Amino acid sequence: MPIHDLPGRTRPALLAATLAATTLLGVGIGISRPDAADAATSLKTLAAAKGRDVGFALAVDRITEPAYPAVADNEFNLVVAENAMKWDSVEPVQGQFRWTGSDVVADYATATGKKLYGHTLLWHQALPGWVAALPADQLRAAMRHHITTVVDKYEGRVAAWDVVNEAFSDNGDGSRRGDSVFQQKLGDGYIAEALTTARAADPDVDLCLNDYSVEWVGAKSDALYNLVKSFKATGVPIDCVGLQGHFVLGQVPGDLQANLQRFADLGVDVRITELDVRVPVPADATKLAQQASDYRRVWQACLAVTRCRGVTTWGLTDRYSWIPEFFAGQGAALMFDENYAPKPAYQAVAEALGGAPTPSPTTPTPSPTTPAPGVGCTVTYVPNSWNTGFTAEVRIRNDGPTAITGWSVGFAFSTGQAVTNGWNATVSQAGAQVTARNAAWNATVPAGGTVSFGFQGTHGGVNPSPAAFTLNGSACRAG
Ligand code: 9MR
Repeated sequence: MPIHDLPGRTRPALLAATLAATTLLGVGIGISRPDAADAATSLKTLAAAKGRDVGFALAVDRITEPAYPAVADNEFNLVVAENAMKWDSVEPVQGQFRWTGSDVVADYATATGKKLYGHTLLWHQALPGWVAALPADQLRAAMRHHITTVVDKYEGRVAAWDVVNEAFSDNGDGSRRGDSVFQQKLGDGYIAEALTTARAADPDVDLCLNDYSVEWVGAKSDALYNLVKSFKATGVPIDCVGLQGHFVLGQVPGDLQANLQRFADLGVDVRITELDVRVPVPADATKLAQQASDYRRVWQACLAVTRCRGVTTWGLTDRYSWIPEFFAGQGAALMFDENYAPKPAYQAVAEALGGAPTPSPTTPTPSPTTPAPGVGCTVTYVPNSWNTGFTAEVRIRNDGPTAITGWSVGFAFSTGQAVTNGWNATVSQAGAQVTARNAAWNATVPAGGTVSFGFQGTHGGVNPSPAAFTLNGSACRAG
């Protein structure tokens, strides 16, 4: 992941996420919804009226949580895979392509009528070890094969591909990234070669370069600008530039619009591809007001540039975002809070788009994984996966005030996993839905007590954990 080495930007660090803890407790930030008397118009309706895309990055393993598609379906008209179309997801083993996760995203786009954005064909991260181990000639062949296969697979469905992601150095000086195996072994020419390969695979798809810390005019964005300019001059196919937009609270660059415009003036489309505005947690009303202003400014900048196609946020809800995991003490970066309630940033974007919409009428609150009052349970799910098989250990804690006699645990798989046998419970499956019922000897779980069961299953190459669990029909916390 990129290190945003800029003044005021915090180096990423792994942490026990404060926000994640908040999420597990099902505690929202306490933002009230916009006035229900406002016109019931979603962001996607407003954006479409202006010819723009309002997008979100979809996390495949979250889509089974009912609130997730309920909000996403209604509010967005573009979807991009947060991870499922990266090299390590689609070609983990050389020549063996695995479309399980990427198809979830593509099929979701089709089913909900959203534009599908492709992210990403080449990146120095999310790259399987076998790629880095190849000598130059084989790396070139593998790169071409990967690009051709993935672009072919989604030809006619993906509107635009991030062909190369983050080609320039983290240090912001505009040099090429030294820690990219493509740069190291193939040299500067690999970007043009990648673009040309993608064009040969699909003559109609838009081909983009995407990067971060290029949102303002500076050495890094100058380097990207000059590269695009040279491609335009020499006939290398390039249609679009993505500026990621992972912003620190209050630091949306003042020259964002001017920077977007100068790229557009080269004859390419531009878009903000990964917007989030991270906030020191806990968030409060003051910080969220600043965040709203930041979101508004980003949209205003895009709307002021004719060739700015739209803005995509890097995630959907603060419940699930890469930020707390990578930036210590930061979170709450998106437009919907942990309970999927729209934040002031949502309202600001709606206003920037010319409306004052209510949120999706189907947006549930509280979230379905928030325990019902008086019912308490915590579920810990630990999978152990191999190629296409796995076992999972599930532990349930009765957090309620009284003993439970007789239990049934429910959850759903998201990528076609199938239970083959269970232990310490009778485990059955109907479609994606799994139900585990107590054995005779472990029916009673005292208040504060735990019970465990397990099962074996199969999967198609990806095995995300279920997003939500119920105990006797009531939602549990994830533990
Ligand atoms: O949000 C993504 C996170 O879940 C992944 O672990 C990580 C590595 O694949 O990538 C994150 O997404 C990155 C995106 O693909 C490129 N720009 C930066 C994003 C945040 O690191």
